[in-house]
Amino acid sequence: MEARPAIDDAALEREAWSVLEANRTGTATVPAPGLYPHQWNWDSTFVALGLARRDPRRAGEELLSLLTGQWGTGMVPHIVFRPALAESYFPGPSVWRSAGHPAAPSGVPTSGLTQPPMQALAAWRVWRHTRDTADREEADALVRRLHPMLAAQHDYLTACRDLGGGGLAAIVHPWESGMDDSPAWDDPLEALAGARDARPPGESSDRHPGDHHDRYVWLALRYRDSGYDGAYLRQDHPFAVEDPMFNGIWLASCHALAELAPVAGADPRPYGEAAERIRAALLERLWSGGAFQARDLCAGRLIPVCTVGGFGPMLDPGMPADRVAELVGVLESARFMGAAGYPVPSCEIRASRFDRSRYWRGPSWVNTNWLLRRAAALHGRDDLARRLGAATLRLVRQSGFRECFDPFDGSGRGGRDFSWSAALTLDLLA
Ligand code: 2M8
Repeated sequence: MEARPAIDDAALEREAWSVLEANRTGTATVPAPGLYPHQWNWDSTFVALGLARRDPRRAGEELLSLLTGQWGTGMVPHIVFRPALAESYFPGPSVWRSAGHPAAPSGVPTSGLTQPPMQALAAWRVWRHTRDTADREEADALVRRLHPMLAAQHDYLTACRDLGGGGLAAIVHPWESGMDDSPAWDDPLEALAGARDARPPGESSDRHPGDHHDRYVWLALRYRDSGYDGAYLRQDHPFAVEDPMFNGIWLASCHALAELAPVAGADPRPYGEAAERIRAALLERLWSGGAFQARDLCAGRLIPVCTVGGFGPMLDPGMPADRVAELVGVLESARFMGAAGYPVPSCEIRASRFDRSRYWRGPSWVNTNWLLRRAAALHGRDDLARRLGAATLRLVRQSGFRECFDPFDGSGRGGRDFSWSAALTLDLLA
């Protein structure tokens, strides 16, 4: 195991800033040099969340820069490409072919999928901290710019992604969850009839060995070839899943939009009502056996795997206390935190598909720890929030700003100098 010498808070903070400086390209921050050289949706938003207290102006610019990729439909894409490095990541702009699509922004190549809609939550945080540390007018002006874009994003989810008709948004590709290779997506991926090898010659499987990468690409191409069509998603697309993390984040963002609406001169009520609807739908459609599970709309059933995504609905301050208590029980049990030296594993440890070393199949992540810490604090679980914060700092002190970490020994996995690990550490140290 690779451990580094003890590092004090001041040195950790300096390192975090230098990672963020190195990964900055204009007003955008890319997730990690080399590996992910473009602007990713939730990565960029975690950077904004992490910097909201430390550098709210940069955090606001980060959000605005991500939203230059927003489509006319309101969809905020999961990747905004930096054209200079266009094909250095697969699948790049030549695969997504956003250029020429009538709804895509002109001159900004993007993917055609989205990621968890965390932007309103980040905008709210940036607004609050800009008001605290800088000019109040600057804070309100930022909200006036962001609000219409965020409202359009939420309208898109309501109008185009409620594929199950029950009030939740469906993801139409594992990449949209942000938890690409989560064991929760194994069965829906295995069920894809006709998926074939879509990997281009020379593209190795080093990044995620033995995974479903071919199916990911096949699925993305099907959606692209429909012209990113909403009717196709409803009628023919073979992957549609209601994910508790995606919807828990959406719900939290609805609360944020309700608070921001008056600043932008908009009516807050529709967002409060949307939050109520999403909460009711989460409880009705995804709650099972004391936890939230994802629902496979194509198979018409819940996916019986408990992952860190199942705690997403705790981001809702209105989640009933008895459900929160049950969720915290699962989180603290040997299924998650109780048996992990370095929580929180991305999949429950006892699951047959748990794998301590593979991305979203077991390792612990700074971003999900940060979200769960926030959720715990929202529900007055201060001791849990403190433990989650301390465990996350222990990971980065020991192994650096890695992409993810072994939940048993804390060793680093995946990319190095990872932006959200650095930015959220700055927030935890503040
Ligand atoms: C991973 O996802 C990308 C595809 O979007 C990939 O595997 O190439 C995920 O960890 C995702 O959550 C993250 O946003 C992205 C960039 O860090 O990498």
